[in-house]
Amino acid sequence: MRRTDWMWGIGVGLGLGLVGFGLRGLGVAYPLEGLFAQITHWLGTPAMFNLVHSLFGYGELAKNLAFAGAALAWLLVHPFLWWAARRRLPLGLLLTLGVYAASAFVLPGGWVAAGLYAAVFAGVILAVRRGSNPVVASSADPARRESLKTLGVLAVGLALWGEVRAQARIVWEKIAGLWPELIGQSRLYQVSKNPAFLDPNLLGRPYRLEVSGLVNRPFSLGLEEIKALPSVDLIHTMTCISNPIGGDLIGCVKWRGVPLKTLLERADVKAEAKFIVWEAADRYTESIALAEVPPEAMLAYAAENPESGEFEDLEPRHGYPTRILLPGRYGMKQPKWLSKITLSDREVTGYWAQRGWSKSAVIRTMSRIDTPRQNARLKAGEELIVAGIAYTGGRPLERVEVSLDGGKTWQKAQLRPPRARYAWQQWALPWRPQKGDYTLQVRAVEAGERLQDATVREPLPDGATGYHTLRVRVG
Ligand SMILES: Nc1nc2c(c(=O)[nH]1)N[C@H]1C(S)=C(S)[C@@H](COP(=O)(O)O)O[C@H]1N2
Ligand SMILES: [Mo]
Repeated sequence: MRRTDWMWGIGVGLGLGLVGFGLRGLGVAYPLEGLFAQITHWLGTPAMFNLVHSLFGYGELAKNLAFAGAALAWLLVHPFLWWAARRRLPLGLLLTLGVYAASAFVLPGGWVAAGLYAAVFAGVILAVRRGSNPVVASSADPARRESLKTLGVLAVGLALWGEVRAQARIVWEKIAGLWPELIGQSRLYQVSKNPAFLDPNLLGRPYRLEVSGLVNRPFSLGLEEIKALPSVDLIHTMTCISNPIGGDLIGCVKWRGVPLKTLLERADVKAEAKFIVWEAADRYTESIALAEVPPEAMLAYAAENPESGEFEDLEPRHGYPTRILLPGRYGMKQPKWLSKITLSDREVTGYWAQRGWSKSAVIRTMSRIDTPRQNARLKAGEELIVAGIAYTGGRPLERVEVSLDGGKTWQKAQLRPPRARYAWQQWALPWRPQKGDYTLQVRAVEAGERLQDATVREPLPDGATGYHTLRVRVG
């Protein structure tokens, strides 16, 4: 390889990377994005997922590193493509087309983009060759003409085939009836022990959160003081222990707040303290052993509105001004309208636990079919997408399986990589049914082949189990 191969290669790679980003805004698939999607998908498989996240945590860092890796790979492959195309033009261009296709094929319209990018690459290298060596580049050379023609036909063929394939590809945002990756608090279910008109509404009321008990520095904070502390964002799935199989008392929201550990460090917790006890403005109580608090636990005061991308104060019904988020546990362990945090050496049995519900309230793995709906009437021979969500409470999800025959046989659905550890995940399975009646079922499979619990159980006392099942008629 010559120095000019590096120069031109990096130059073209960078140019296509930048221009491609602009074209992406116009709807042209961006191969770098495809590369990134594949890398993150690969990182999303449980073994890698666990490794990466034990190294980099669950925040944005792992994601950003993956993108940097994709960009680097993209830049470094171009000098080799350039070198190959300079030595043997048709072969080099074919290789280039292959690299672009391999990067972009996961995206809708990816094959078309691959053809387009390869054409630009070919254009640049031909122009450069003509400039530097008019004799070699002479298009009068019949062999060259032939090979370029073949290549052109190949590129067009690839693009057309891609169009056909694209029809079969999953575009998550377009699946009607499927719940989005992130819902806003306006769509999140609401549950409380109080009749709605007795729920606390602390808007415009004086508010102070007290942190005391077995601590060396008890303190209290107003809302503005809480908001002034360093904040973090947390994608976290809220779900109620009373959610029935297939129910909608579940939703994944991006929250903002102060890590619980920030507050505990500030209070300087004494060694005797073993439990945190929460109290709320409606006299709701709960507690959790300090040793069981996940590092992501937070005092939330805002949630993202997915339409605007803006964070908004918690709605009164979701706990304004602050609430606790305790990933991995059901909603009952996450008090709203929080008024007091007490460090204690004794556990307090929470409001619902006093009434027979689980004390630990650890989330049980669930999955739900969002579309089609129960008793839907479908058209024979017409393709539809069976799709829904699954949530494990933070344990790695290996795959989701769908049965179209009432549980006799199972097939693997496509699984969208998780947004974060405590995010629910979308899954989808394209299906072209024949005439008949069908019983659809879904189940999640956790890492280590742990099947979702199939035993049908009522929500009380530990949360429902059993597979979401529905019937559809195809005519
Ligand atoms: N103060 C208070 N917090 C509470 C409750 C309550 O009744 N009072 N209900 C809990 C239950 S059972 C659930 S499922 C979640 C629901 O939170 P959401 O209404 O914001 O979805 O809040 C929890 N926090
Ligand atoms: Mo709940």
